[in-house]
Amino acid sequence: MTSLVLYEHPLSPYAQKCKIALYEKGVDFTAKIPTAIGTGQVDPDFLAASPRGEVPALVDGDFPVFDSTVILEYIEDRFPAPPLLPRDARLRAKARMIEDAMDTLYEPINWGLGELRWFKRAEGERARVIEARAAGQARDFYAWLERQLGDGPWFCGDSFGWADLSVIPYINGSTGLGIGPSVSSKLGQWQARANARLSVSKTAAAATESIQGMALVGEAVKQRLFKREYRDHRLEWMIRSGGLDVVLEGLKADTIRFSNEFK
Ligand SMILES: N[C@@H](CCC(=O)N[C@@H](CS)C(=O)NCC(=O)O)C(=O)O
Repeated sequence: MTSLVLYEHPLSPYAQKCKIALYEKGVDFTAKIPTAIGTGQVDPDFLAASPRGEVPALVDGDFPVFDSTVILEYIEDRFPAPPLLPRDARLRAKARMIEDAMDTLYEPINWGLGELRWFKRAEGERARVIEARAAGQARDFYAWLERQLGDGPWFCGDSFGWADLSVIPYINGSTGLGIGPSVSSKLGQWQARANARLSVSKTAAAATESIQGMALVGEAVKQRLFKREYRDHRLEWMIRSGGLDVVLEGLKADTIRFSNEFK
């Protein structure tokens, strides 16, 4: 008997990876959205499981696991059937490389567009410059992803697995933001195949539903109720994609935070 709690947010691609894996394996879990996520002042129970104050975090009984990659590894070890990582050493490495590229290089493209459109970090010409960079970066990434797909139905063999579940949250996110791949492209066709799986469609439907709530967050940033985490690849992306002013203004207004002090 397991008692699994997944701290998540439906829009977090990192959390979506873990939900898809749990659904694929038919493992029961309780999903919880931490109180005040995104404000920089999350609840203590959640912080105990995730000292970085980030979703996802998985709590298996009394054992907490944070970071989506570590959580995926844990899910695979703890619930081996059906396997999501291929057997072959090269394909395993390929799946992990694709996951890493999506998590660290692709993710900030969608995240940055969210900072502009939902959190209203820039408007007018300033926003257009950053948006154009994001759209171009996504297009280039799609060419790389299509090379990874080759002629196969899935990224690493004949069945849906680790690499696919690590890519689909991001590509669906980009489609929602209007910069997704064309439906007739190789990647667009893969996207349709992935979205036909129940594990993915349930996860994507929850994300779409939670977008409604984002209409109000721009105002919340102005009132300093949100303190968004700009760290690692996100901070770098905003600066290298034309948003140095966004970072400086957010720091001045105290609506941006970096990593938590680790306690
Ligand atoms: N490397 C981490 C990244 C997790 C992450 O960045 N989560 C974001 C949501 S997508 C978060 O919880 N941010 C906290 C905040 O904005 O306060 C992982 O793979 O789990």
